[in-house]
Amino acid sequence: MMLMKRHLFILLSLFVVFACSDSGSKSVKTETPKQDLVKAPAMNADSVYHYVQEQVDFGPRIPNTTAHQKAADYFVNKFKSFGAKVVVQEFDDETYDGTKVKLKNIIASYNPDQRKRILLAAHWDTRPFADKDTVNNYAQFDGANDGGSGVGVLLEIARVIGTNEGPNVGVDIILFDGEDGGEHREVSAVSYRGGKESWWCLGSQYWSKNKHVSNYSAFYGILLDMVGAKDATFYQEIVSKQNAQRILDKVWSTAATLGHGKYFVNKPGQELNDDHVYVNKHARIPMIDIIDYRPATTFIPEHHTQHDNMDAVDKNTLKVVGDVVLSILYNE
Ligand code: AHN
Ligand code: ZN
Repeated sequence: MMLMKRHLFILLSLFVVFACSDSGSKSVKTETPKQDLVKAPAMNADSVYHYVQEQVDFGPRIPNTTAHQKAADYFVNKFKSFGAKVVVQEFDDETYDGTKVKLKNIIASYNPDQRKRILLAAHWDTRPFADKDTVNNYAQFDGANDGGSGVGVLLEIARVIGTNEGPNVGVDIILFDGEDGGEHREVSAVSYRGGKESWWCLGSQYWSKNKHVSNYSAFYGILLDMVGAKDATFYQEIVSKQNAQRILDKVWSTAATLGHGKYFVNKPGQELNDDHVYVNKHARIPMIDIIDYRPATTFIPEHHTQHDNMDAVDKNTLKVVGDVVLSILYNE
């Protein structure tokens, strides 16, 4: 009798267990393997959008202009107010048409004594002409997405790190200057001078060969470029794949776990000449480029046109990108 009861009990228990696990599996979506992530403090969508607006309000941040100078001061003050140690790397350079430019890379550091460091970057300058604009291809433009969005996300990340308990890793944020001054599309190739490999990416070419701290290195780097469009799609850029597939995997799977797989498309994109190329090649830090890539047109429709203004920026996309990067930092 006792034995019977026990068997019945085990049978009933098994039934309960199976019944529960069955109903459980039905209510949980299992398309993406879930990683266990430490919860990171969150981006504020209005705050990050505001940081893009403030840049645009200075006017186009074209080297040798007052807007460029004012924006540089603004970034330094902002980072300092968020508790970062700030270094400004000033240097003289030259663009494809022989214009002498005074450029500034702005570097903000958290946890400077930590050996394990993550490098985040974006370019802060604005292209001096909208050479893909169909109305006036020498017009100036706001650069809200191209330049403004990446910097806005990095300022908000600095605010979050500086006003919460920071991550365990050290974080360096570099705003590269002179990324977007490459030759006008109607100008034929001009041979490079002064040891340059491209008329694009002047700030990253300089920094990668003249780091702000001698023997500086980082575990890896993440570059943000054009991360503000409403329907942004981030494909895995080819130079990033060649140098840092491991980092791409980490970032894209974190994005999927956080529910942002619609933005972070798990497919290869195109090879792009951007600041990460020089960081990989000369600084020898594996760096990925999170950049909005469109298979049909390469870049967003507003790219290098007068339409790259605040209407081309969506605060939710800015927040998505920032939250993914914050999750990466807080899980190191
Ligand atoms: C190319 O046009 C191949 N690279 C430019 C990358 C870029 C321009 N990012 C922002 N503006
Ligand atoms: Zn550009």
